[in-house]
Amino acid sequence: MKILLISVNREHMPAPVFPLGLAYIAGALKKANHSVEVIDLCFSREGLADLQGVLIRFKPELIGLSLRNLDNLTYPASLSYLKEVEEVIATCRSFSSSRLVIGGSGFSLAPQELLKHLNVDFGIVGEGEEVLLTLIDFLEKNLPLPPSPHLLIRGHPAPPCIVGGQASSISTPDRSLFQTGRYLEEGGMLNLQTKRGCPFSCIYCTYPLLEGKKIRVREVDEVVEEMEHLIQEGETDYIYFVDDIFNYPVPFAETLCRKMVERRIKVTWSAFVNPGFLSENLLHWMVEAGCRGIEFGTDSGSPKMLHYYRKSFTREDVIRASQLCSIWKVNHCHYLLFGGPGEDDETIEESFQLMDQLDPTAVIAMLGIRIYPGTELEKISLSQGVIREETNLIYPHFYISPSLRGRLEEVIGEKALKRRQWIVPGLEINVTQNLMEQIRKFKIRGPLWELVGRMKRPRVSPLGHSKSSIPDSN
Ligand code: B12
Ligand code: SF4
Repeated sequence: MKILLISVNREHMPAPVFPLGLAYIAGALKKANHSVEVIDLCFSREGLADLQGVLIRFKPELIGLSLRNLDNLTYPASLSYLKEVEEVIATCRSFSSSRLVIGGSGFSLAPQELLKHLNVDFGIVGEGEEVLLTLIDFLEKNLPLPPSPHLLIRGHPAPPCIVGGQASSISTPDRSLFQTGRYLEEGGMLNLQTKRGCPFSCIYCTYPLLEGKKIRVREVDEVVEEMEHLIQEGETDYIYFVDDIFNYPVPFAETLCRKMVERRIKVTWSAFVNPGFLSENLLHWMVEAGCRGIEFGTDSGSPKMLHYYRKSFTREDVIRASQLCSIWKVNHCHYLLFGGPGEDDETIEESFQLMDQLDPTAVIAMLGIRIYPGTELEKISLSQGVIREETNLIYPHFYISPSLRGRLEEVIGEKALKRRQWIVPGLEINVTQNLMEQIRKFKIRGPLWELVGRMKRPRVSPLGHSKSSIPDSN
């Protein structure tokens, strides 16, 4: 079948991100001998006009849309991407009679609501490699589609239980139809996945919903081969591991790093790391294997908040892991959340004090917590009247603890502006799209938070405002 794949993501903050999920889909389709073309709207200047041209020339028999992000997750400068998605779909409808199937993490977070909202024929929930092939098979044979918990069909009742599909094995994505060079140049990195899944249960988090709670690892040799290929063909020298947690399970992470050392993989990299599972031995192997940046999903410096968020680590783990990075001179940043259930002035102060004590390369602070369907935070938000049963979570709604509503921005802004290495995207403290793009012109690799600590003083909207934000709910 002739299939056109569209990556609708045009976000360039904090960097343009290579559409890895769609590359997995392209790989599965090509392996099954389908004729595949890709249009990636990320760098397209005339997005809809370019799309129109491809639709007229290629005449696809099926269009697959990848919806990675619903919104920018940034309170109060919240930005929903759904309008852009609607425009892309309208263009497809105007210039093609082909059927439309949608997938991706953004779609999988609220599939029923999105199928209702978007003018598409099918929605695939979770990992699409195998479910999409089955769908195509039935379409080609013109057979009635069997019920599946991973497939939503316009005009049909939703499956009684909707769960994300999981590929039977995680293979290697096919990047040959994408502009990898452009992502490397303008985003400073390419990305790679070594496993899927997270067994933990942090109250707000969607990752276990998207990838499942059981960890599924790839063959280490295959991962290293993919790296070698990326270095040779994609001329990459920087990789971001997109795994939910790079350092868990610990033995897998260590085996991978040892293999990278053994095979002399010449690449620097960064990843999400859980402070609870970072031993000195593992950090040693990570550094030997080229690790240059660590992003800790720390969330809070308050033991009470870590407990409320149901984190898998303690404040002491955070101190130990951060100090290890300082000793080993590895750039590291802590992601913090402010305003979750139970947060008050005291717990906020605890987070600031801990960061002052640890003095990491950077701190990235997010205000409010985005409420997603199926999370514990959704239940809490419903019980506290923050949202109602009918609230449509395809649009961003944020939980802010009652004692901080109306003043969280002020409290965090004032404290963050006294500290050099704090980045607060929602308040444009030490970050704007313009600043990021200017820095990238110097061909800097890796995440840009690594540079923020070198700023002389913290600033609001460095180099001017980012694109205007829109109201955070509809
Ligand atoms: C790693 C990561 C990052 C890294 C990316 C680094 C890099 N260079 O790649 C960083 C930290 C930079 C980042 C930034 C952001 N991220 Co992010 N990120 C992730 C994470 C953990 C993994 C994404 C990934 O690569 N997965 C691996 C691929 C293989 O999986 P996949 O894309 O889901 O694809 C599979 C399926 O979805 C499906 N599929 C995909 N496309 C299609 C198409 C069709 C037709 C079909 C049938 C199926 C299908 O099949 C694929 C293969 O199995 C996810 C959470 C998660 N666990 O998924 C969040 C996630 C994607 N991010 C999210 C967001 C919001 C952002 C930011 C906007 C946050 C911010 N303000 O900075 C930015 C946007 C960046 C950008 N330019 O787009 C959200 C998106 C949902 C939402 N709320 O809108 C997620 C889901 C996290 C969350 N909160 O739930 N991110
Ligand atoms: S925050 Fe991290 S550890 Fe917690 S559930 Fe999400 S991915 Fe897992």
